[in-house]
Amino acid sequence: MTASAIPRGSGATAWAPETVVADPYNAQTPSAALAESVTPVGAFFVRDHFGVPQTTPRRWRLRIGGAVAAPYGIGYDELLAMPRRELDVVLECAGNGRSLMTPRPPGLPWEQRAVGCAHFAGVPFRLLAGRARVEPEAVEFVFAGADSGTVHGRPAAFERSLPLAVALHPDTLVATHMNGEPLAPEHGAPVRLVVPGRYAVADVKWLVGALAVTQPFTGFFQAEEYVYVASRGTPDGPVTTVRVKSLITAPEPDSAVRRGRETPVRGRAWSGSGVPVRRVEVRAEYGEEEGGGDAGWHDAVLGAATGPYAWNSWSYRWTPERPGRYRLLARATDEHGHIQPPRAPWNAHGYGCNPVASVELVVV
Ligand SMILES: Nc1nc2c(c(=O)[nH]1)N[C@H]1C(S)=C(S)[C@@H](COP(=O)(O)O)O[C@H]1N2
Ligand SMILES: [Mo]
Repeated sequence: MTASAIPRGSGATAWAPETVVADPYNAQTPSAALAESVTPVGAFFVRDHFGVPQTTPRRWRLRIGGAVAAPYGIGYDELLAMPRRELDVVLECAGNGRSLMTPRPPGLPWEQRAVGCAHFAGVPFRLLAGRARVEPEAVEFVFAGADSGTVHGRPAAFERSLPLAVALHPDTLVATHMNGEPLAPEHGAPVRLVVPGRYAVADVKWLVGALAVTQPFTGFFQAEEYVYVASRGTPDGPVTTVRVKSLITAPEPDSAVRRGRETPVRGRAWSGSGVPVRRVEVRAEYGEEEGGGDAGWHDAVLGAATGPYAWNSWSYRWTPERPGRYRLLARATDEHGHIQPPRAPWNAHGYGCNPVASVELVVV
């Protein structure tokens, strides 16, 4: 299918995410959809811990409370009437790429496609918090979803906190729309949080609570899951900023390309916290050996991103000279000089996996 034939919005009959676990539903973005700069809703990866709760816009309310002078609740229509902001944002699950780690940590066996980029619209949370008048001793906001289940044999909701400065950043959105349409049930309808530049565990779906707290939150999804443990070079603690990463979207793995013919190599690259990608490099290794053949790194051409939190496309024209097996590698560097490491940076839960991208293929 050509890119122009890909439907936008949620009426995407041509797409279905690839199921990783059926219940609760977890699925990754199909490879072909990564060619689009905005991932169609019908193709967008889904990460659910407890399943989709029953919520409707009519019954929905967000309660803002805790260490605030004026706690209150807001309904959907009132939210829609507030000043809005629109941003293209890459969402990436912190566990994306986990299946590349050895030994493979426990958790969903994501390949590298628990990622997508969507156009979100919503109200900056700071406007809502402003009305509640946050007390000076507040240090974080705890955001709660309407979904719940069992954790360690006890009932638990999905809750995750953000430091005040991140929660009150003008780009942290209480989002109602994704790609121009009201949020789909699996993506948090009617209202979710979107925190650009952070791993998507921060983007609490089916958002119903925002509680200012005076001590750092230590709930299950804050202090037990979605934390780096036993990682090299990174202090243990909650996953935060999305690490610089690239994907190769063409050619496909194990495809055959012709010797002497120009072959387009394409992909996507992104980094966290609104830090732009500065550079993507490509390298072609020949044969079984690592570093075989003309193994230099060559600059790819970077396409423009549609905003500070969107991803870039990139492309490189490769003309293979010899028949045989090749490994194409790609690595991105961001404006802060962060670069993808050669190997998956191991940690006990398998988060932040951003090694150099690679695709093996054969030249005939
Ligand atoms: N309420 C709630 N919010 C949630 C989750 C969840 O299970 N419940 N999963 C989180 C995780 S880990 C990720 S990666 C993103 C996935 O967002 P998506 O399903 O819209 O792609 O939602 C986050 N928000
Ligand atoms: Mo996630």
